[in-house]
Parts: sequence; structure tokens; C-alpha cells
Amino acid sequence: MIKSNGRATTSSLLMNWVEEMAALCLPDDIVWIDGSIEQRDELRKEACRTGEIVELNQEKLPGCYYHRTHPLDVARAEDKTFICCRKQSDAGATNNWKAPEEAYAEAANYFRASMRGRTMYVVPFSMGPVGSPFSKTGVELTDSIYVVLNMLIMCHVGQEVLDTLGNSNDFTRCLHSRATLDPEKRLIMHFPEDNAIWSVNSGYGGNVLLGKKCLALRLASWMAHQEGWLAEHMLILGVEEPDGHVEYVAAAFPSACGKTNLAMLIPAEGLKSKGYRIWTVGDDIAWIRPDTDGRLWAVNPETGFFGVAPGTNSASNRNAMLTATKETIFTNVVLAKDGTVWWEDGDGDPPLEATDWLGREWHPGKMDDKGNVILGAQPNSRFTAPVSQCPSISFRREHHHGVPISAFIFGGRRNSLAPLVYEAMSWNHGVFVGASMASERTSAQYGKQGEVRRDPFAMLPFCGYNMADYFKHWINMGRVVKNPPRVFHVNWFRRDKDNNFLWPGYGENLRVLEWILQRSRGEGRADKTPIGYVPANTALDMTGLHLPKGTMKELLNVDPDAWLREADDVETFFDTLGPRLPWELRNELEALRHRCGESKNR
Ligand code: OXD
Ligand code: MN
Repeated sequence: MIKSNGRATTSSLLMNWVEEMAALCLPDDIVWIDGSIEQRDELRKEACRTGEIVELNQEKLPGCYYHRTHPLDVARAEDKTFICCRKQSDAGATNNWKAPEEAYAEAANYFRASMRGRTMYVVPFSMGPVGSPFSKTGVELTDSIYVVLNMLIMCHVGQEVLDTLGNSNDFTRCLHSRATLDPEKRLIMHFPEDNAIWSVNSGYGGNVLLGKKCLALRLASWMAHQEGWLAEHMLILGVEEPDGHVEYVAAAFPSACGKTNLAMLIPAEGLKSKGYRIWTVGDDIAWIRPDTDGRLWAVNPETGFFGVAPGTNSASNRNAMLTATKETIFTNVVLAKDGTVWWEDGDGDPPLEATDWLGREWHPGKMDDKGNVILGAQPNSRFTAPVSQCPSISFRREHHHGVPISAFIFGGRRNSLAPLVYEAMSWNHGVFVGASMASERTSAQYGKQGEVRRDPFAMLPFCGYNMADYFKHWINMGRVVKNPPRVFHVNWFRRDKDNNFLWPGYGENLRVLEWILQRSRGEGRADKTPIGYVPANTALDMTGLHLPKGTMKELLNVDPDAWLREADDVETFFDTLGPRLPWELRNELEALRHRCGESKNR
């Protein structure tokens, strides 16, 4: 019954699994995705015919398409996301857990006959360059052409992957069906012991592009723990210094905190004229391994960006805007009558004649019955675009061994408390800084916006195993690597008493990166504070940027009382993580308290 266009596979393991899943989902047809342009074009046509996607103005946006998700399916569903391993303690306190047998049985009820009248697409994919020692292979079965088209952008897909896989059993079995899109029956389930992912009743990217969050973070973090590497929610960028030397950093920020913007940073004028340039390696995920040179090396396992549209414009991220001008899929943004797209805080004026993300007639300033402005684009609307189109893309992005990491940077949105930048005092202190990260909630997650939540390493929704074990793994990493990167924390979002941002952000953030790299080389002047090292007076290069007097002091201020309160809050959070919390982190907490106390008594 398998309609395999071209050679497809000779692997009986893969064939058997596809047949077994087909027997459950009962598709009318099975189509193997070979990665060819011809097949992609046919899929685009078919999806336009059914209305799954809309062709955009091909003159203005060549190769671009538009898609709307179900109105109740616009973000990752954290409460429907489960780690299904044999022992609940291995999933830990921060994950929802189900026993594997129960999980399969429950989801099977939703998958049963879910593809009747539909086609099942078989998508072989590689996260990471095909054949690289860093890479992992997966095969996603899905009944959504939108998913296939996104996967074709987000990772290596097609025959080449099957050829590399051969008869090996070493691939992640990913099953996805939109089924009825019923939010009550939505399940995103990970089976780390079986190397499998089952996702049903969603069509939103983060829940259904199974190579991304599900494989490249949740399952990969489980594998990385066992195999001695790190799978992280981090951007990777290279800073080219005026002498042409490039150094790479990896940075973790919670969702929608400007990771994509930082990854594609365009230097502020003052620094550009000195010869600085930024090279983008990745904007969301980093796979990091120790190498024989005693350093950590990282790859971006993805080939596309799945970026948040609102707020992206030529001022905030010109490189992203230039990336998304062709071969891009836009999801849940405003669709203008002339076949172009628009979103809030994007470029240009809003279109006068358009439909909003819900498909309703929309015009700028449209209000609801209560007089509230109706947004045209869903706040978590997205663009899916190939990284190869990004003007700042690094020529080393496909390098089999990745790039060497000189510094880790953690961050989040904090209105107060955290200074613009500080450096951890040691590797273990750095792990503590990552473990105690916190941020305000954003539109990428359901829940109350603006609320501060702990998000260790920006991995709270993505760590596929016990978070306490994950912390210990990080601590151990510092022991196995001869030259571990130094660790820093940044906060671009500190506000003054009138609630204004103190730091201009964007291209100016390079000033902070410059100091970070200087410190990593053992240069750069710093002052010791109870929480770590902050730039000494005039240590940040401020060429071309004039902040009001006193602003820098406010940006770098460390208030020991506020940090003592923070320490209590961190302890409360640590207490929720169970008995496996590494003692090293309790030591760091006590050391922080001690330093704050000392500094108060001084
Ligand atoms: C993302 C996320 O989509 O972190 O990258 O939610
Ligand atoms: Mn992310």
C-alpha cells in the first residue's frame, strides 16, 4: 500500500513501524517525502487547494505562504506535554509524567483512525548536518502538509537522510496527527526510553514540528545526559573582532526574550565603525560537546528559524526581516488583500484592507464591543524561514564539529534586581546562576503574562529529565572539560522608577558581548560584587552611546537586600526539585547569602 515516490527505504525496521502506525491511524494514502523541490511544489499546490495554506503575493514575497492555526492552538501546550519514562522520578518535579503503557493507550484512542480520508506523510529528517557525529535522525509521520513544509525549512529532510540511516534502528519515531484539534484531547508525549514522540490534536509549530522542541531539546537532553553532552535552549553567535578573529558564545533566554534578535544583532554604529560584526549560527537550540582540545563545541541542529513575528521590524531585527522575504511560511499574522503580510510592531503601516489571524475582516484600529483594540496578528504568530537566507549567517553553521564556545550567557526579563551584566565567580557558581534564572512570562506560553517565573537555563519547558539531575550534569561538565567557558548573566530589561528601560538594547548589546569576551580572555576590568563581577567604571566601550548621567550606575547596581530576598525565593524553588538537587548548588546559595550579608555589614 505504500506509495513510495522514488527509492524511499529498504529498512524493514522503518517500514514495519510505518505500517504499524498506518494500521493505527488508517490514512487513505502514504507519501514518502524525498526532499525534492518538485515534490515540495506539489505539496504546496495541494495545500493551497485544500485551504491549509494560502499562496502570498509571489512578486513581492516569492515562495511565501500563509497559514492560520485553530484559534485554540496558538502556543506550546505545556500542561499537555508529558515525559513518559518508566520511573516518575526520572522525569522529575518540573515535568508532567505518565507511565509509558498508559500514555500509549490513551493517545492511541485519539490516533485511532485519525487519518481516515487523509494522507500520512513520512518525513525522514536529520537534526544537525547529515552524517555529523553531532546529528540525530528522526522520522515524523504526519497528516499535515503545513508540518511537512515547515520541516523542509527547519531541518535536513529527505532521501539523503534515509540513505545515511540505512538499516539502523537509531532514529526517533515521531508520530503526529491533527486528529480533531480538540484542545481537551491534545497530548504531546515523549518516550525517552523508546526514542519516540507522539503528538496529537495540535497543529501549532512548537507542538508538531517534532524535530524542534520535542526531539532537539526534550529527548536530546535525555540522550545528552546519558552520552555526556548538552542539548540546550541557546542561541549561538560569533563576534568578529576588529582584527578579524571570531569568538563564539552560546546564550540561554526564556522564550520570546529576544534570542532571535541577539543572534542576528547588527552592531551599533560606534562599534561597527571599529570593525565589529556578528555571525549568526543559531537562534534557538545548541548541541554542545566536549572535544579533545579541552573546549566545548556547539552546533545548531536546525536549518530554519521559527521566529516570533510581532515586534520584529527593520529596527529591532533587520536581518530577520531580510531573511523572511522569500521561501517563508507566515503563521497567524495579518493577511493583506494584496497578498502580503503584516504584524503589530512590524515594518510599515498596517494594511487598510486585510483579514486578521482569525480570518475576520480587519482594519487598523478595529475595536471590540468593549472598546479594546483588536490585534491583527496573534501575539505568538510566527515566520518560518531558512537560516541560509539570513545576511549574518555564519559560514560555519554546517561545520561538522560546530564552533568552539568561549562564554555561556544566561538572561531573562527582570524589571529590577539583575544588573545589565555580571560574571559568575566559578563554573559551579555559573551553574547556580543558570539554575536560578527567572523571567517574566511571555506570549509563547499559555498563562498569566508578566508574572515572574523561575526558568532554569531557559529549560523549564524543555528539559526531558529530572531537572536536579540536569543541574548535576552541568556541574560534571565543568569537571570533564579542561577549559570550560566562563559564565555570565545579562538583563537587557532593567527599568527605572518610572518604568522606562534603562538600556537601549538591540545593537548596543554588543558592548556587553565585547566585555564578556574580554573577560573570557582574562582581560576586561571588573568590580567584585556579592553576586559576581560587574564591569568596572568605563570598562564597557561606550563609543557613540550617551546615556544620562547615573544610568550606568543604576544598570550595574547590586542591592544586597534585594538579593537576600531573591536567595529565599531561589531556595523555595530549589526545594521543589526534590532530594536529588546537587549539594554544590546549596553551597552556592549559602555563599551568596554570606557575601550579601558581608557587603551589608561593610
Ligand atoms: C520557541 C519557544 O518557539 O521557545 O522557540 O517557545
Ligand atoms: Mn525557543
